[in-house]
Amino acid sequence: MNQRFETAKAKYEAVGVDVDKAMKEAGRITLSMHCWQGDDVRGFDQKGPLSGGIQTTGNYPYSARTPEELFQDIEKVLSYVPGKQHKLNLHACYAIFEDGEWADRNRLEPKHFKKWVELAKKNGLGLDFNPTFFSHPLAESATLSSENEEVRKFWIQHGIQSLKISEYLATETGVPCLMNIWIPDGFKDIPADRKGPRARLKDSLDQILSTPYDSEKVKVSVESKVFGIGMESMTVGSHEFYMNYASRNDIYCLIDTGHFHPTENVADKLSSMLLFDDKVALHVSRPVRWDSDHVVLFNDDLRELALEIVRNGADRFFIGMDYFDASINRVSAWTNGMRNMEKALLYACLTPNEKLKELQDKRNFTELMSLRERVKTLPFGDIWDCYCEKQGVLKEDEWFEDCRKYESEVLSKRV
Ligand code: RNT
Ligand code: ZN
Repeated sequence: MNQRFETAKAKYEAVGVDVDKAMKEAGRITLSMHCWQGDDVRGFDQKGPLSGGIQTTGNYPYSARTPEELFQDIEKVLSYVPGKQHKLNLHACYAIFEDGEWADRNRLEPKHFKKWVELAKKNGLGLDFNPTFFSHPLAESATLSSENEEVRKFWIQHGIQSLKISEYLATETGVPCLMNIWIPDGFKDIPADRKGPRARLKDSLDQILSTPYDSEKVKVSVESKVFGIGMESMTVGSHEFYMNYASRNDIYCLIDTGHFHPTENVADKLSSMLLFDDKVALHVSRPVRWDSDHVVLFNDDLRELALEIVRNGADRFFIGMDYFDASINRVSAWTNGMRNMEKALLYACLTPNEKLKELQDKRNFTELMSLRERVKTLPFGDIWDCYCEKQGVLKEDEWFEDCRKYESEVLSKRV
């Protein structure tokens, strides 16, 4: 290993990359791991199907059914992920009720997330939060944009309760909590009134955010989308809507990499946004023809995204993961996505970004192309293995065997 690492390091140094510095830089980047890959976005507060125009497909067995099982899987996944300062991203539907108690979404309280706080403290994690505006009888037609005032009120109250919960999570962990708002509202067929629903969404957000909360502890973001299943003709919370709403209300815009037209380059959006805001929030996903939430792979799109993160300064991003696959072992799906994000970030830190920029500024596109292509064949895998070792996690050819063992010794006993 050492020999391989030294040889690889020399090759990177030959193109002007400081490998030790790159590994340190990558190791400081925080990822927010979504809690919903482990149980197909089901949560614990209701038994109905997943709704809101998103879908988890596949029937692989051994999905986590209880908070205990989900916690166990989360700890397993985290044991495979390099980096020491990650966060866990919760959804309101993951409230944990004790002693036969149950509370509807408009009555959720900080105490329903106490167990999550304990898990976070035990593992040195920060916590992020998402109100859940789907998988609920009152979310069948619309939520914050609803024409039914009773329904709209219910969801506004859910947003307000979520702010309180987010503040509690930040206070307990000592780490600011990102509270992200995504709603599924939209229309299957051509709407006759586009302005009405959007005006109601705007008013609902105004009402939620006029509730006093500590903006040092809670950072609020809004997530747009191009379309959802069953809502192909119009999405109320569009990109234009939220970009404007966020900038006028001093909150953050969240860019989900699956929420744009497949030919759009999501990485290209970030630098523009950062010229007008101090941070951008991300949901890293992998769309296949639509917002399918496939497991994040170490592919060109992800590398380009990571390069933009590193070049603009990783501290200017909230990096959240968002994928859910029920067709393969969920612990391995979760792990692959997380490790791939880590890989892409390390890869970006190992890129001679200054040199490439210099070549662009000199308009020396001949050398720029050649250097970029040369970097692609550098022995990245040897550095990645060493990085994993330094971070105390299993290497690329080790973790999957351990994961297989976890399936036979733990997961398969769940039936
Ligand atoms: C849906 C959004 C949203 C969800 C999660 C579960 O299209 O991406 O972020 O995936 O909140
Ligand atoms: Zn998302």
